[in-house]
Amino acid sequence: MSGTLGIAVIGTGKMGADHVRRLDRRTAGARVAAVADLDGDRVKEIAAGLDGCAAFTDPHAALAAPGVEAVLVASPGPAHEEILLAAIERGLPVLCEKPLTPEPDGALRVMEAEQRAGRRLVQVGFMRRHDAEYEQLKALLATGALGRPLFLHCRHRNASSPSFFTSDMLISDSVVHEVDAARWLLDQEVTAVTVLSPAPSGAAPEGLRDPQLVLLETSGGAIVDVEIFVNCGFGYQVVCEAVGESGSARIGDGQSVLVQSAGRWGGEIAQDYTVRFADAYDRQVRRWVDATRRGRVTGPSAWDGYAAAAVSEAGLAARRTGTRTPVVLAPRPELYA
Ligand code: ISE
Repeated sequence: MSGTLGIAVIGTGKMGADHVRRLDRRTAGARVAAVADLDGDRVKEIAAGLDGCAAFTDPHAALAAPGVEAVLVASPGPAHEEILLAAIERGLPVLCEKPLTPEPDGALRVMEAEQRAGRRLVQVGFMRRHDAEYEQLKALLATGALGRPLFLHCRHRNASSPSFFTSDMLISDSVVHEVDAARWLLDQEVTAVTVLSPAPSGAAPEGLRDPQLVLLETSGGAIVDVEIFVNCGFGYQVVCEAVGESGSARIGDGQSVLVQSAGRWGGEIAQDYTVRFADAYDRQVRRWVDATRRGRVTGPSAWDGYAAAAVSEAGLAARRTGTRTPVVLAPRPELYA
């Protein structure tokens, strides 16, 4: 492909607007050709700031707009399936924010559509795979220097949760990142999930089970524990310590500038994911644009999105029933081998 890749951005909420800025200002070889959002005023305002960008309230109209050659989906998870199926039908490559679909059934339908199309078109926005520290940890584990991995100890904290956040979303929208990171870092599937929750934090909105402790068992015999705490109050923290038979490694301590003043020492804590993972998002989008222009799909696939959704489903059942719940995975289709 020559020239710039014309992209339709579907959903211009917090993440969609961030991606529009990234495509417009920090991504060579790409341009935002169309934007769609249910909020007509917002989408018009965003399009007005971009050269040659059309605004729509109907996402299907955005896919059909002149100059659209690829799609970035950043609408809420439950809206993903419909637009993914439409994009696949049109043969358009897609970068879809996580979760691919909140439930595994929807992800299976996306995989079926790709198989009918005879090729992969969808990449899932698991941006941690593009974070420099995660990449280093993955490379270190691959050398075998830490021995066989025994544990991943993960902490995932948000300063506060949005008003629409539910107890299920702590698993399906937040821990889904650790699920993907664990599958990718260890190169293993998650086989069972157990969820424990303490009495909710007083800072959590009424009725929200926050925090939760999610335990994942993997096919290679490792255990992953994830503290998810989305109203921790003090900032955004994502920490992962891998413990192997002969060593451990930890990422996410966020070593910022060390300030010593007035008898104290300290540094800053990022306040949200658009800051902590800004470089990872940039790299993810740049790599997706480059690969798409070469006619390739290189990032996490619909299979990865499906596997993560299957683990979320088991996690939700585990929390409701208070029991260890096995993960049910369909056979992996040839296309994703
Ligand atoms: C949000 O959607 C994200 O993807 C963030 O990375 C995560 O920390 C947050 O909990 C999610 O709601």
